[in-house]
Amino acid sequence: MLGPLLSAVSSLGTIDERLMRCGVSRRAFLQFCSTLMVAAPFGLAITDKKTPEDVAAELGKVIRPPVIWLHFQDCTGCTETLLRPSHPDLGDLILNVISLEYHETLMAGSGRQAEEALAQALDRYSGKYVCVVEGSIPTRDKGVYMKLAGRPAMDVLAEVGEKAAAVIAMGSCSSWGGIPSADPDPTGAVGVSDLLPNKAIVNLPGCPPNPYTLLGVVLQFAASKTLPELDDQKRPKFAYDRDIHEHCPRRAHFDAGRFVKQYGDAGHREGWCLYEMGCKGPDTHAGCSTRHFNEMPDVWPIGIGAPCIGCTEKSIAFRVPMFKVIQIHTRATPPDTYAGIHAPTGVVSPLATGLAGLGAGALLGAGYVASRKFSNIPGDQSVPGSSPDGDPEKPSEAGPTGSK
Ligand code: FSX
Ligand code: SF4
Ligand code: F3S
Repeated sequence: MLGPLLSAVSSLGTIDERLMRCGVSRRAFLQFCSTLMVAAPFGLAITDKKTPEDVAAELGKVIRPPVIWLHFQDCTGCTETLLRPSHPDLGDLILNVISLEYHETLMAGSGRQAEEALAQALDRYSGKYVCVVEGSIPTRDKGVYMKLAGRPAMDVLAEVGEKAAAVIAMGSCSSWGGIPSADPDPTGAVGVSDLLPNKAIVNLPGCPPNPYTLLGVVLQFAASKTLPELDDQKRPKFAYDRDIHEHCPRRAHFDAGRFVKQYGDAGHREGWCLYEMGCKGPDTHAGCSTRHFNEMPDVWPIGIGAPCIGCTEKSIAFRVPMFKVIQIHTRATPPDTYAGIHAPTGVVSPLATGLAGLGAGALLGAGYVASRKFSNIPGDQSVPGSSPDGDPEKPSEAGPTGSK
């Protein structure tokens, strides 16, 4: 039995063979390898190399892993993040380094054709494929709130998950319920590990998570049949071992007591700390502050001027209101020496400021000068970090509550 199964996987060919056949440029592959190295600088054997060329040499020999991707209650943001790199070449490449056998959003077939494709993939790669799950699974009322080909999502997961070599929960929804599980949780939404308690599962929470974290885990598994070291919530340590606040570029402002009070205010325009806008960075484990999205510098929530909502934390995202100021549980004491602050560091983003942002860009220069003038007005509470008695040097009293 094992022989035919092995040959089914082997027939997918190596990554090098596939890229050559599809005409993917070496340059794109090297770029992919360097991005992977940045996303997983340690903790993964495949990226533990000196140069992108070394990573490419190792990865090129790997047989393309068959992947079956299931969609349950989700927004498809996790798929989107995988398909939206900043270079079109990369998107193409990603779909070539893995062998995506079933993916409802991307496949051309539908209805019976899609059902047959799933059955064939399950049969052909049984025990050998990686199952990626996107979205939460409704369990209330025997799972009637979501059916696929007439079967409750729970049953589909039980079958596809059980036959997989490894299961990866992509996104917060499949990791522990995510948005659909927010109060009042009408469908009884749960994550994969609630339904497959005996399976090797890797949780990649995030809404969405960084796609290179997924690719790193899948390729590591394809190369060595090993999974990376996980934390107590089944998250790979290489991607979730630090909190956002530790490496946040706005951290010096936090330490100095300079807080944004309102979107578009002077502090916001200068890239000050978003803690008082509800930033959950001090309690959130993820690599976003150093590993940005879409291979673009500063493309991550805080980078565009929005607070972190703690999307990788089960107890925060979709549980604690987005703009609620949290108690700080981590060690967030000011350091002995402050890192340099390069003002203005923030970019006024329409994403963060809404319509006001459209006009704020044009007013940026004027606003910067105005904020300097405002800061000399005694008792002016509109100035970020200002004290009631108007001393601009004295940090706001509404600073981090509970910091140690
Ligand atoms: Fe949820 Fe994903 Fe957020 Fe959306 O897995 S993690 S809602 S980005 O698409 O499902
Ligand atoms: Fe950055 Fe948020 Fe920490 Fe402020 S509170 S330094 S914005 S992570
Ligand atoms: Fe999520 Fe916060 Fe990163 S909201 S994407 S963990 S900055």
